[in-house]
Amino acid sequence: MDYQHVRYEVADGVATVTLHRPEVLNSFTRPMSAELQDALRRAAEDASVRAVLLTGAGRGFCAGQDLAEAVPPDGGAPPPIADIVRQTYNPVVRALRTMEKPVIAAVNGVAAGAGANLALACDVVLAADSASFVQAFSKIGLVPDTAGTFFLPRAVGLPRATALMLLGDKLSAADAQAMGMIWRVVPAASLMDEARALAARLASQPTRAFGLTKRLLNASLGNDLDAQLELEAELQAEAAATEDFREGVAAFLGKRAPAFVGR
Ligand code: T3D
Repeated sequence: MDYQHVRYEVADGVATVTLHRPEVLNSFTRPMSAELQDALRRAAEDASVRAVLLTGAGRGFCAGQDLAEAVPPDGGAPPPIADIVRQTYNPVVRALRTMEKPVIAAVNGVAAGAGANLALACDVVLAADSASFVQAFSKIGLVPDTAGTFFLPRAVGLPRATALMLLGDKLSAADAQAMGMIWRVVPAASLMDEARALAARLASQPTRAFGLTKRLLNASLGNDLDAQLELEAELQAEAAATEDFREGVAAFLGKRAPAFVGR
């Protein structure tokens, strides 16, 4: 698939996916989502890719649904919104959560509506100090989607998630970090260097164990303790069968740095 609305580059084990509709703050259209879904599929299937970096072009990360697509300005019939949500957002969230590799969001500017929740579905979120997060849905009479009602209360607690979603106020990156919504805020000028360094670091680590860790964390959101303990036992057996486990132990005992291969 040729991409017009995203950029996809692979270098040194890291796939960088850049949302690329900067004139409208990378807001989502169905074609952009289709390209993003394809890019995430490529990254998942490419064994040479061991970490994914998601960011936005220009001054925004992603402003959520392109409202001109949702409500055509020419008065034409809008597409059914449930279909937009099912086809544009839900598959992206599933792709991010089932990707058995770390996904880093580098939030370079405003992340609004589905764009804010897209970031929250990633594994590690770095944000520029100039970035902000807005649960913009209530401002236009919609409910939060893109799994925001799933991840945000779990990240910051129900009271804060409720207030953020009802008020729709812009949250600074610093406040988002203080609330535990994101991993770290960094100076805007160094965001991409820091994000690339983090992605490179994660790409050099035991990828299979990371994938299994994601599977465990996903399951923990719905499992009871007994089910989770059993799943840990099962997936630990899978991790222990990897080359990287043998290498990690050999390196420790040999008092040297491990050279993980991601298998
Ligand atoms: O189908 C469905 O609707 C269901 C799915 C829903 C999922 C959702 O995401 S609903 C929420 C949709 N998003 C929003 O409501 C956010 C709308 N945007 C804003 O509130 C503001 O743009 C921001 C707070 C994000 C940023 O404000 P600011 O002042 O930094 O930038 P701006 O001037 O408003 O925007 C710059 C340009 O991007 C501007 O175009 P122009 O005037 O330069 O030609 C603006 O119209 C455009 N833009 C920004 N957001 C969107 C957009 N165009 C289309 N859709 C957008 N979401």
